[in-house]
Amino acid sequence: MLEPALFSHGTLEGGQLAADISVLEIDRVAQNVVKSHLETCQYTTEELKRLAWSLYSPEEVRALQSKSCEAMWQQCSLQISNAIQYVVEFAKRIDGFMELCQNDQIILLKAGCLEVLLIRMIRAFNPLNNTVLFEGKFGGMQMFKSLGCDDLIGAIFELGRTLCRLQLSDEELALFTAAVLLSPDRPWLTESKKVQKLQDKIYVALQHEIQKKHSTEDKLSKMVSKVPLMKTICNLHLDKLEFFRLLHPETAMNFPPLYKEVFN
Ligand code: CLR
Repeated sequence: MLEPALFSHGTLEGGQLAADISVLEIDRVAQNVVKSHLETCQYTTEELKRLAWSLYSPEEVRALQSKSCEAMWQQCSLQISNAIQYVVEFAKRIDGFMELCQNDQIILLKAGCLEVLLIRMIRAFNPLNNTVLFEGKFGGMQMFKSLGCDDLIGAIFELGRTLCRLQLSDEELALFTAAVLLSPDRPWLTESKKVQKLQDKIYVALQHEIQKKHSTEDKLSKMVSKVPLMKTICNLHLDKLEFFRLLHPETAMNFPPLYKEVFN
């Protein structure tokens, strides 16, 4: 026998999202997130197009490779720290983020900012020659050799290639990074329901954005299916950092404050 209340709830659930969120609201969410992304993406698309031509010369790559592990970690942590500042600014401009309690804001940023950076990386990643932007020029994964983290770097470049294949527009990228940032399943969140509601809206907006280009394949699920790989990379990064800290505590102490704060 069917329990009436349960049944009606059950039938509602499938259409719940679409029913609760009006087209107007979806547009407002999309506009806010895309604007926030464009204002905080660190490099414009034009800048990146121009920069794609400036590649590190073999000598420059050799110079990077012969740096000490400590010096290279220092340089990378500085670049990452700079990029994180833009992600923090992005988060702050997303409607609803600043209305979360400060505790949750910090949890979301600490847990999500590297994932956001990894998605943002595709703008600064050239899949044609497997290069990424590092300190103003493009170079391959060999340039990070002295870090002694070939597995981590390999995974990051692999993710770059995989994500590039999805050919995300800036709008899709903006909404995807916002959705990843507003993940309600991060441990220790106090108001995860509130976060869930924000994320739901962003995913509806993202689905809507994808449909505009009337693509038949399920792009959204392809995008979401890359999230576990990003989590793996984040954990690998934390492992490497922990190991580095054991070997070179004094260098790690001098890492940029923001990098230390996020990955402490
Ligand atoms: C990501 C997109 C940002 C700009 C930016 C800044 C720093 C870059 C990062 C991007 C991509 C990944 C990157 C990083 C500096 C070092 C790091 C190239 C382009 C590489 C993969 C090395 C990681 C080293 C670990 C030890 C942390 O808008």
